Amino acid sequence: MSSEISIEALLTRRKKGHSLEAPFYTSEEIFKLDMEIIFGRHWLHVGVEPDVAEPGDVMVVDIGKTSVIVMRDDDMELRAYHNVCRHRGARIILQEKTSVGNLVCSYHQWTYGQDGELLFAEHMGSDFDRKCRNLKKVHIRSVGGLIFICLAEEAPEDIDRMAAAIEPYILPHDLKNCKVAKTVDLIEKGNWKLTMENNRECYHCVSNHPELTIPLFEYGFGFAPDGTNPKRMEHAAKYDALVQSCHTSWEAAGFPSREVERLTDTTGFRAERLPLDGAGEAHTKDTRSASKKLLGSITERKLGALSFWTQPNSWNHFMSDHIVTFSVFPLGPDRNLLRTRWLVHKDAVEGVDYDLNRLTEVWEATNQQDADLVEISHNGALSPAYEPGPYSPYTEPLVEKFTEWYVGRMAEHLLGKQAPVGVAAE
Ligand code: 3BY
Ligand code: FES
Ligand code: FE
Repeated sequence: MSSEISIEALLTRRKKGHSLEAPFYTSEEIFKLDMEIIFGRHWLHVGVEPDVAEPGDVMVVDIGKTSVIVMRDDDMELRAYHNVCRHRGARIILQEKTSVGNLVCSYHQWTYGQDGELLFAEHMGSDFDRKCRNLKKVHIRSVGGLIFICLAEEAPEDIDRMAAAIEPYILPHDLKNCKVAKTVDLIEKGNWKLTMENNRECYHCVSNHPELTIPLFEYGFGFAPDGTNPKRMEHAAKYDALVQSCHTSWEAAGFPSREVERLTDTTGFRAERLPLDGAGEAHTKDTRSASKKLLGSITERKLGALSFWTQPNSWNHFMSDHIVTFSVFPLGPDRNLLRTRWLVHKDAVEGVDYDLNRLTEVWEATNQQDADLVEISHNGALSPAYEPGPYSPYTEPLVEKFTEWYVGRMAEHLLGKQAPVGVAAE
């Protein structure tokens, strides 16, 4: 960040309805604050319950320099601990996924139970108080089978509100009885906020996503009709009528579908079930289901896709036959990791009920296309010629909601609760 201008000043003068000033995407200093404030104090989407399906299953999640052990204990409860030994600090679990009885540090064999209690530490003498050396806990919460963690001492309480609003949408897809068919990690060469901004609009979809736009209608994802263009108004009205009639029949069949939007809450989120084009079944190249076995007790293939977006780092698509989840993990101001998981019914057999390539090909292609877009926007933001540009009020209102949330969360922590942030664009 140029030394003359503080982040406080940048937050205060943020022009509403516009992309952020360059240092928000490029500065090391702001990246550190992002990790401390956004990723250190909010609920983060890190995985799904089927990642740790069995007792003793462990998954390690790295959030910047913080490594977290997410595990399922023998009572089937989810637990999370800092992956730091209470002896001399070594990482305890070194693999990304494993299965354990107790948690044993390989350095000097300090051994912790599944409840984090230090059970065994040799040669520490009779004065040694084991009780003060238990693993440090991390908040963990499942929302309909999606795993969220929070690194703060006190986690935002409004996750309860999110869970109450969203579980009726998600539960019919029975995520807990799915299996992860594939996980793909993709490194994106751009700031994590550019990845999130890109996800919150489909302005770029028609010209950049030939595969995704087979099942996707142009007007989904918060796309409002452009009031200056009569043709657009006509198309949008037709699409809107389709959405209304789908919502009515899906809701009558027990599938909550109408938009719920709380993107500027501390634990911000949005969900809506939208119809898909063609056969209307799934995000596949022929728009038909990718897996023969439908999820939960679903019998209707043509359920469109329920999308669930969370601040700061996820989006998820639930269809009748499979689920795709996306978590973003920042790695540096100019790099982030996008982790995508495809889930199918736990009894679905690869090669019989589903073909892995058919299941994943649309989003594998789309993710790479998005990664390329993130890279070109990051490179643009590095240029001295870059200045914040206007978001479209028709196609990018959800991008503004993301940016507004980010600026608001940063300002609350840096400037105090009531600080006004952002100025109206002239
Ligand atoms: O995955 C999503 O949420 C969609 C598809 C592409 C852009 N985004 C709005
Ligand atoms: Fe873990 Fe010594 S650092 S046992
Ligand atoms: Fe995209």
